[in-house]
Amino acid sequence: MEARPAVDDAALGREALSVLEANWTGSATVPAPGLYPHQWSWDSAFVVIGLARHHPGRARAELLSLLQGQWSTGMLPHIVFHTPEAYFPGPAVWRSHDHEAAPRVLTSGLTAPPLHGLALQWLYRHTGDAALVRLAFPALAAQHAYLAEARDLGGAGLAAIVHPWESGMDDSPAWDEPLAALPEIRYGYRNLDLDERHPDSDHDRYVWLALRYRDSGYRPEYLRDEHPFAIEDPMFNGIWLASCHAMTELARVAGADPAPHAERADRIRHALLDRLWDGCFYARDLRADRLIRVCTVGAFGPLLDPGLPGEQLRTCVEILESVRFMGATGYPVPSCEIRAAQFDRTRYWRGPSWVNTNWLLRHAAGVHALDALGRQLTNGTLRLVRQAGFRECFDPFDGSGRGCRDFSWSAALTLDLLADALADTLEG
Ligand code: 9WN
Repeated sequence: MEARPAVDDAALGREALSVLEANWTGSATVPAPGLYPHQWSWDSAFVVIGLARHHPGRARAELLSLLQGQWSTGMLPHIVFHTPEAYFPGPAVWRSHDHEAAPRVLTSGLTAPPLHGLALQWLYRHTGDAALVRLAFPALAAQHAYLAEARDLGGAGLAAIVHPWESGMDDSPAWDEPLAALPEIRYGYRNLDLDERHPDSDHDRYVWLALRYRDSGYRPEYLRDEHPFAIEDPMFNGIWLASCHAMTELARVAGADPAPHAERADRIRHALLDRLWDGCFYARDLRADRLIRVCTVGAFGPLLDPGLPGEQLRTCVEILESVRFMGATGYPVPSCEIRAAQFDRTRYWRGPSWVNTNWLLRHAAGVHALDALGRQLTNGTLRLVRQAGFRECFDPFDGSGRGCRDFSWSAALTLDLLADALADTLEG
């Protein structure tokens, strides 16, 4: 583990704010300088959440700048390119400017976990900024309508991801089978030193999938009838469900009808239970028409739902706390169950612990009043960043940092967790 002085809460909070200040470009927060020099969709939502109580003006600007990238179809892209900084795959690959539904700012053609409803609700709770809710609500309602109309490829109410990048958990072992079913591709494109990430063959398949979708003109009919990668993921849909609940609450502030959002939440819950539950939530491969039976941190996405039935709630928490996940590692929460053959503590989304998924599970614990679990997640995550810094991810056994440094969501969510830990101390 790298040596790092233990810092007190106030100093840690100041460090987190200074990372976010350094990663602010003037129009958006980049996930990390150099490696990710643009605005990523769910990263931005986490930044909004982290800044909500400390720097609400910046949080507001972050959300609004992301929304500039929204397509007229409602699709909120996974990357918005506000600057000409080099990145692969960049605007020349996505060619959003050739598409009539795309905005003026350049973007990718894929989407990302729809956390933004929850982020707006978070910001509203901490600021009472009703004007912002009135401004952003229609855009987020359009995002949800896009998912319901263009991405319900299984026809049961869940949104399908059509690329591993859309999950935000790119290298999850859950995508191994569907990726292996694709043709062998050899482009040899390299962007980064990807040693601890994707094998070349996977990266080439990522690019191939993106190009196929682009060359279809980003058509929903192509996704429905031809695209070879279509997965119903429990984390993506658990996040969507949480945002539907948030939209139900925010509708009242925005002067909109809450009913469609509440109905959508119910539909997603039923579909999660009907289609993805088999003693654990698994992703469903729509092309092979089967569950992908590897239990990853994505399995816990449905815990974000306050309406999750007792049986599933108890079983998920049991698995999470067992030696398959947190019960065996010193730190929360490995991204894949440790007994799986695919588990690898060093490889991106295949074992390491991430601050964002820890935060989501911490939030879920709060939703279900699981106070001890919540404290464990908060304290374990704070221990990671205190010891190793705001790294991209962490070894779940010894807590050492992996991936890039000064990573925005690690800093932003630390701010939120610190406030949480302080509230616990005051109550306790
Ligand atoms: C591809 C920016 C993004 C995160 C994802 C993470 C990683 C990119 C990559 O970085 O994805 O979009 O190069 O692997 O997996 O969750 O949004 O931080």
